Amino acid sequence: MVTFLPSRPGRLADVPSFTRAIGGAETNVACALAAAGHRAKWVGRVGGDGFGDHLVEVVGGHGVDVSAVGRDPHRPTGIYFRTDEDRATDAHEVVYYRAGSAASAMSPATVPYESVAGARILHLTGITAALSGDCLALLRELTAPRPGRPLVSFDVNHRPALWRGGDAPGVLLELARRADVVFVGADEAERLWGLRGARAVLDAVSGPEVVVVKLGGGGAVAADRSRAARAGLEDGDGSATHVPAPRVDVVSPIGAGDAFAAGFLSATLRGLDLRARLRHGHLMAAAALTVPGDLAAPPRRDRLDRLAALDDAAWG
Ligand code: KDG
Repeated sequence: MVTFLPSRPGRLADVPSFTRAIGGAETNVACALAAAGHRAKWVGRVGGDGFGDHLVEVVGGHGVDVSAVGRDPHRPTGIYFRTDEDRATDAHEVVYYRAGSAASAMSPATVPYESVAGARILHLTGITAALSGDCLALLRELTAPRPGRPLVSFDVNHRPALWRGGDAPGVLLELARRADVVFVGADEAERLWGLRGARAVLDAVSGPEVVVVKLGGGGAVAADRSRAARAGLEDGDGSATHVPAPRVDVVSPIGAGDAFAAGFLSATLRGLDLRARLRHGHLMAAAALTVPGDLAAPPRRDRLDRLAALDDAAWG
């Protein structure tokens, strides 16, 4: 999507002007992975309008393969506006203009499985599931078990404004259970499924190999079932790894979850262990937290590796 960033905090009604930027959870992850030195491809759909041109140009400019992005001359590119929290009023608004957008018309017919086959990781989010019945059918198709399927990464990304009248808890749990790696915020898990605490989430979302529960400033907890099974730890707390988040001066939290997923997946592609994957997630998220837009240039890989290797006392 194209996103519009406000010129100052406050209510949408009071913000005088906005600056165009790009957003969208999946594109954020793709751009961050490309910046981290991986080959990344975005399989999306934009309108035949100038916003679509802009998105393809900017995402491609980040080094992401955009050859599979579809153009729909009959539908607009999705856009959204958001406001920044006004400390006095606590106001924070997000307004989407994406009903009937090009992306909402994605379906198993417009995105054949072949366009993702061959990838090592396929990253999907619950936002796409909320856009339309066709989009949900597409996610079901892409997450269906089949030989040689890429590792499916699923970020729950519950956006209440997109789910009015829809069964967000049921659909998002179903998709999470079909994935191999799941990211969910502790706050989302409580709002959606009434689950409190990382342990309860890990038990309820029972399908995936790896479940990551994000605790905001409290860090993140992950469980790797294969490792737990090998160690005979399925039922014990010993199977979960907690890594605290580094302290940063937050400018905007938008995009930090995507950066976290990109850092975690980058470390997964490099075969690093669970603790290192969580640390790489936090380090990429820290970069995104300190800029106003969705995307930040991640630190160089050698710097990331040095920081991720700090001992626990220095990391804390
Ligand atoms: O994670 C950041 C995204 O929320 C933002 O870019 C917009 O994808 C978006 C959405 O639908 O909320």
